[in-house]
Amino acid sequence: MVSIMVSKPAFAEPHGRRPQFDDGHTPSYVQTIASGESVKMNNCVERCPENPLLTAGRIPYPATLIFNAGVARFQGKYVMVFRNDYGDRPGSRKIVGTNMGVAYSDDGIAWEPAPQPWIEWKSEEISRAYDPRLTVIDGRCYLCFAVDTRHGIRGGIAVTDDFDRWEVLSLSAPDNRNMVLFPEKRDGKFLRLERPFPIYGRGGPENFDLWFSDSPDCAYWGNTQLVLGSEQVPWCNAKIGPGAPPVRTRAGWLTTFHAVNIGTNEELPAWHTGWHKTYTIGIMLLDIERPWKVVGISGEPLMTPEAEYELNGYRGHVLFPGGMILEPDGEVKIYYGAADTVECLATAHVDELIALCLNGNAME
Ligand code: BMA
Repeated sequence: MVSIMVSKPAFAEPHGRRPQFDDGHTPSYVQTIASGESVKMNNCVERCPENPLLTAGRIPYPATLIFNAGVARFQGKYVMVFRNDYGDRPGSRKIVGTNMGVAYSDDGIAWEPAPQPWIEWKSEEISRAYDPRLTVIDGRCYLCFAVDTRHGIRGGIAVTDDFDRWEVLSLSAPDNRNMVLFPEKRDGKFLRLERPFPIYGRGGPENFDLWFSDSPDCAYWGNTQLVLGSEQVPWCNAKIGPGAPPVRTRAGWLTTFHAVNIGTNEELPAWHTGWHKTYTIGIMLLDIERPWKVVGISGEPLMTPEAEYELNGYRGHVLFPGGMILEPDGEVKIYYGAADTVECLATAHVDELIALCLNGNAME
């Protein structure tokens, strides 16, 4: 595979940010990026030739943007819950609502959408639920999603056994979203990653970070700990957030995150004006016993928008990871929304992803 060279000016200056870790250690990648040399992208990730895997044209009900899906293996199949922003008629660019739909697959590549949308949550208080992530724990499928309300954005957690009935277990205080659950409990507690929006006291308009908390029952959450500050990700100058639910590996919990860089100059392609944000995918390893501790992190984005379906769409230059599956042969399937328009898949070998996270970037 050809390695991709991305020159530094592709991203805005990281605002003089320097990663600061507890032990004062400066990872080697910081020097590379700060030196202004071109940054060599990793080349261990391969985009699926069938991309985009799921698009609005495949959906048997009104659909315009199919993206930001959660994916899990459940009851012998792959199951996907995707976000659907739909228009006033099929394919229309005038978005009038959001729901979440389900699709099934035998191989994780060819998907069959269910005939009807699954969840559309609307009330006087709630305008929509979206950006689902799926985690199977003890044989039940948990669903995390963002909930837009009149009083702020809340992180919701629900559980289902059949992708028909669903029971809400908790809704966070606003503003919070991008929650993901770990696939195992620790000391009897559910574990989650999340991304609150601290607009006061954090500095900067969108310096949002990635946090951890745990819960005995999936309703009451505590033991809140900072996992990764956005300033520790040198290729972005704004917010980060959890991607797909972590998977257990021999080296730690492997997990993706999204990282946002706000450009100051040219507008990026979009269906609306004023779009300046690039969303890349990062990858890191968290300690198995203390999942709020970063064991290693790739010094470069795992993926940046490059393919046509990632560069152009409702919001171009957006990669938004929401599903990760570790196959028995070591292949890791990474599902991501592209350009807020379609759902895609990339694959890599788990050993290469672990090496990317650990090479020179151990944090302890
Ligand atoms: C984020 C979320 C995502 C979306 C992304 C890019 O803030 O709203 O759903 O994919 O912006 O538009």
